[in-house]
Amino acid sequence: MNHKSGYRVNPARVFQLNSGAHRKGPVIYWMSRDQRAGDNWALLYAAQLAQETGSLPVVAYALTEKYPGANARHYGFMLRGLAGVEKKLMAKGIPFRLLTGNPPGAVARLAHVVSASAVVTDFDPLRIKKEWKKELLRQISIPLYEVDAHNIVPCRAASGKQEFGAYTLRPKIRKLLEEFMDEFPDLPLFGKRGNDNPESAQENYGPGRPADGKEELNGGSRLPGEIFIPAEDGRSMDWHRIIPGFLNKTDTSVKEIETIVPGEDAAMDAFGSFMQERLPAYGDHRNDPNAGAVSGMSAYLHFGQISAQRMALEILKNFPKNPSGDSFLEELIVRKELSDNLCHYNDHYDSFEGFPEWARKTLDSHRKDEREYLYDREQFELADTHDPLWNAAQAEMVNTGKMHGYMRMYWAKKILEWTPSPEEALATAIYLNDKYELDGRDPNGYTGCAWSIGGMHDRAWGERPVFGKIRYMNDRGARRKFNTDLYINNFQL
Ligand code: FAD
Ligand code: FO1
Repeated sequence: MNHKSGYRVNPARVFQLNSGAHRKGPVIYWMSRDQRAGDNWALLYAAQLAQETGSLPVVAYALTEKYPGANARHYGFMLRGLAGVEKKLMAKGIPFRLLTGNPPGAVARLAHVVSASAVVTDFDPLRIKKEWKKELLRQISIPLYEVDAHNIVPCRAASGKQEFGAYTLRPKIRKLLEEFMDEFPDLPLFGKRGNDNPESAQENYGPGRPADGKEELNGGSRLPGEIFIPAEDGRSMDWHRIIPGFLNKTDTSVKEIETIVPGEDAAMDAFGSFMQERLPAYGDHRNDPNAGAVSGMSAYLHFGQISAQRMALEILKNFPKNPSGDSFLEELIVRKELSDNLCHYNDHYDSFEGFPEWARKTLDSHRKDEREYLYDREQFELADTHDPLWNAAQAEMVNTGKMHGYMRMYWAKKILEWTPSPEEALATAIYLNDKYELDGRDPNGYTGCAWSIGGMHDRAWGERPVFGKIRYMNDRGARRKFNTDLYINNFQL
């Protein structure tokens, strides 16, 4: 190993999930939510631990074809991004392992095979990820550290409870922002020459290499239940074969999106273009779906191909005290981190039971109201409603993988209006959102649906049929804000 780089990840970002004792050996970073080599506090922490014990970090991604709601559109974007991650890690002399099978089982197995000293993983408030971590804890006795590499102010540090809304979380975040908005150190180089040395990844197993010389990781033999897809002798994996092979096992009826280029480098390029060309219009025009004033960064953020903290640092550097910059930071930090707060502290973030009490009460008292239109899930999916504006929004999402933020609110509220019950409305909105949005399956999505249908983080408004006191939206309001005919013309299924 090269040099000690001397950085120290803020311990308030780190949460140890068990009481396992640290020993010598490779440190596994179980990458999941934060799929990038740069600006990643979880990876930096794994590298820091490895340096402290004179060992190596090993990055593992546990790929499951059963991720809820995911299909070829999402896996294609994710895997193409991961191919770039492997390349960047190789340049740092850090091995990358793609594991398949049941994720916690596969990670436990890897930990055993390389005699790992610890596992570091990234923070994620979603239920499935919490379950995976619990399952891993049952299978390992080494320490498992969770590092919040997604939020600027770590979710647990920002607040210890579910917040009522942006107005209660905002001051808590502001107080801590300076402490956590630090510059990222460079990821240290492991091995003498990084990827100049084709053998480096293998050599570097050094201390962690199992005494019995098991070759699963580099030799590619199959293990019962889990298959390791190995990099051979320090060379890159054959992604051209792996990606189509994997995609064929998924639902390919939802097509990949070619207009959003996946990966860390593409994410930084996209963000650079946004700052140069569109950020100045963000403050005034972000609610106009025709204006092209929004960043389009949500898919990159969802898959962790870019760090929100890097984006915020760039905005502060390039647009200090700028109203558009401030308005963008409000969405990127307060709104986004509020979503993590909800999902982390409310187990029912994706169901009617999770709505605030006043919202459940008002929706309950309007259950029997007559609905002027009623559609089932298939009619919604086929954009087959009486409302051309709604149909255009659905078409935008299906065709482009991304519906504009203003239309997402309108779209979800109309599903509530035209569905027999709020439970069914929420389930339909989540189903469609997760199936077609590239950024779906995200805390922001569950929170956005709960805001639109269940008054989450909102207040009570004037009472009306079906909605009760939940905020209402209609096409007249949309027409006042932007040219709805132009939008309707742009998107059709
Ligand atoms: P920009 O306006 O450029 O904002 C920059 C970033 O700030 C976004 O990428 C996002 O990370 C964050 N952000 C912006 N608006 C919000 C918001 N209202 N809440 C939380 N964070 C926000 N967002 C998702 O990432 N995934 C989803 O699945 C998702 N589903 C939604 C469903 C509904 C019904 C609603 C009302 C909102 C949903 N949102 C979702 C939130 C928001 O609409 C999107 O984040 C935004 O439209 C993404 O486009 P952008 O990157 O161009 O946003
Ligand atoms: N996380 C994983 O660790 N393994 C996966 O195979 C995986 C698939 C996947 C597919 C679509 C998608 O939107 C997310 C997926 N994730 C996967 C999780 C993702 O990294 C995020 O952590 C959460 O969806 C958002 O917090």
